[in-house]
Amino acid sequence: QAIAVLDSGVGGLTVVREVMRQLPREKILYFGDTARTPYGPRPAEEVVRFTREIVDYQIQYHPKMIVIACNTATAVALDDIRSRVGIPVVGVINPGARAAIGRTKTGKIGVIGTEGTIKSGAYEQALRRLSPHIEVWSQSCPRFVTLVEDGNFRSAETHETVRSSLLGLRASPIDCLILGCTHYPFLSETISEVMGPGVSLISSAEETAREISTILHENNRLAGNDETPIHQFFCSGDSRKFQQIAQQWLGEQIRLTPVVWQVP
Ligand code: DGN
Repeated sequence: QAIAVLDSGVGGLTVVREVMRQLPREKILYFGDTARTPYGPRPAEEVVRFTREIVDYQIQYHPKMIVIACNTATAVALDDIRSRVGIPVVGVINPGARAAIGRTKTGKIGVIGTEGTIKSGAYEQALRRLSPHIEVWSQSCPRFVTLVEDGNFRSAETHETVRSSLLGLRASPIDCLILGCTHYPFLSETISEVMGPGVSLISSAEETAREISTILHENNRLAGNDETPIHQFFCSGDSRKFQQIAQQWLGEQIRLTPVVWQVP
């Protein structure tokens, strides 16, 4: 049985790469809703509906776990999905918050994400639950997801967009910055150049993969040593672009099935 991973597009591949590294025997069933990306500016109810539709699609393949590898969807739909399916559901916000608390020395943490994620306040809540006196600086970066979906990782336009979006955070006293959108690790070299060496970047991918491993271990559901997984990828939009970005990021050929949504 596979681990089902979903995102609005290619962002969740940052989590997939880490799952492949930590759990090379696990089979992955990935869904990127590239026809309806970005989710960031959409109303919460719409993101919940889209997430349900993807999960309903993935459930047909009888996965053993669902990973919502999208912060925007985790922020608004995690509890809803947990109440609807009878298998473990993992989001990316708690793992990201845990990683940041483990890394910060000053207790001053920055968070960047989509408008939806930042507006939800989900990171502040998760961080304060773990460490009540933490100070948080948040900034939405609405243009980053489109740059990533276009495969535009290292251009002058990307550098300028990142620089101008992060001016406020550069002037803040943070010592680590949570990449609170799974698309952002694609831009981490540029973000790191802009923020400078004093700020460490936190991606939730590593910690999320660790949580997946722990849950599978506790439920005695880790894949056996003799299994060689054949991963399956689905995307609802431009499949050539998705395939190109996925293969570049994962460093291997992927098996991709285009999905035509019956829904608007
Ligand atoms: N990867 C999604 C996230 O982590 O929030 C991006 C959502 C979007 O489509 N804007």
